[in-house]
Amino acid sequence: MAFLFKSSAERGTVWAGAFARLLPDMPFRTWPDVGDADDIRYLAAWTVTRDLLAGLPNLEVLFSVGAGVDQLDLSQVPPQVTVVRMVEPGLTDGMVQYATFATLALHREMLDYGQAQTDHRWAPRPLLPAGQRRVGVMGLGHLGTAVLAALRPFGFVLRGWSRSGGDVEGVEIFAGSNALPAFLSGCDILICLLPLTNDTRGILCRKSFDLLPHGAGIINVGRGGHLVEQDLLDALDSGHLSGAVIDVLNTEPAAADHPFWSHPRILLTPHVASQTRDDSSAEVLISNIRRHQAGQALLGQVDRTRGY
Ligand code: NDP
Ligand code: OXD
Repeated sequence: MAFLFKSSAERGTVWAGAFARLLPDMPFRTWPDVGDADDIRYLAAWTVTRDLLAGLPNLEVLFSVGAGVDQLDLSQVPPQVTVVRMVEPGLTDGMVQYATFATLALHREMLDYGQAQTDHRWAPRPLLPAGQRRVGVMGLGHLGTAVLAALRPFGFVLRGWSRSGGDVEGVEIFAGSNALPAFLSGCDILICLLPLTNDTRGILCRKSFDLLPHGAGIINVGRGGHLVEQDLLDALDSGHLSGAVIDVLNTEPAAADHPFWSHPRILLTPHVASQTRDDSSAEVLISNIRRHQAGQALLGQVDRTRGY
């Protein structure tokens, strides 16, 4: 029984050390040095090919090294293979930091101050209390709920939307597609933290933007496929939306002539809202392997019919 690693060399060094310490009986192999492929029961990767999977006849668990699994073509993964996404504290911390920063940047109108600085204009604006700003999070999973918990102490009015709803302290919850218009109509700042699936692709579109209050801002830290980029440009240019913080794009990296680079109402970052942290992710992964060997449910196990 062996583990196959297919990700960055730096992460490989940290993970190999963690395996040697915490799971010394499990051989740690680094792709493309697969060794005897029949031994491989566990694979961790960002993406896989049909050929790679076909060469691992005894694979039992495929771990995504990221929180999302949309980059994996699940139709190519044999049905008996369990698919697991990354749920680990480093990834959550990073997302909480970024979403808090982006929310505060929009709340405190930093796009305007950035422009004023470029123009050498000393242009103070009235400060709106946080209690008069409504912040909504789409996706109430590991990351969405952690972001809401971090935003709460600022005093924002919080709301959240997901497929099944649930309870999040201090947050007004909306569940299912029928509740989406009511949710959106009360979001001055909208944060997308959904997984990318057939149901969520293109959800940040003209129709959704029209439901947001005039002057709302959006933050997309989900996936580029959630956003219809031209619809965002149109909503910003018409003045209906006031600004956007965008971390993910349909095509990454962005082309040199992508309109978001130079748009004055968009703050663009290169898919860095969060990153899997090498040390904490190794511990989570090893615990998951132990759980699998004990026949227990895995943290972050993907429901392949839902796609997340
Ligand atoms: P989870 O699986 O824990 O949570 C997903 C949430 O989305 C759940 O609340 C789920 O609802 C909800 N959801 C899924 N489909 C729908 C739908 N059709 N309608 C309404 N709600 C839906 O995911 P995480 O919180 O761990 O991660 C979320 C995403 O964040 C990742 O998939 C990834 O795309 C993105 N991400 C981006 C990063 C970046 O650097 N930009 C870094 C890490 C993650 P329910 O609870 O009812 O199932
Ligand atoms: C992830 C990401 O899904 O980095 O982990 O976006």
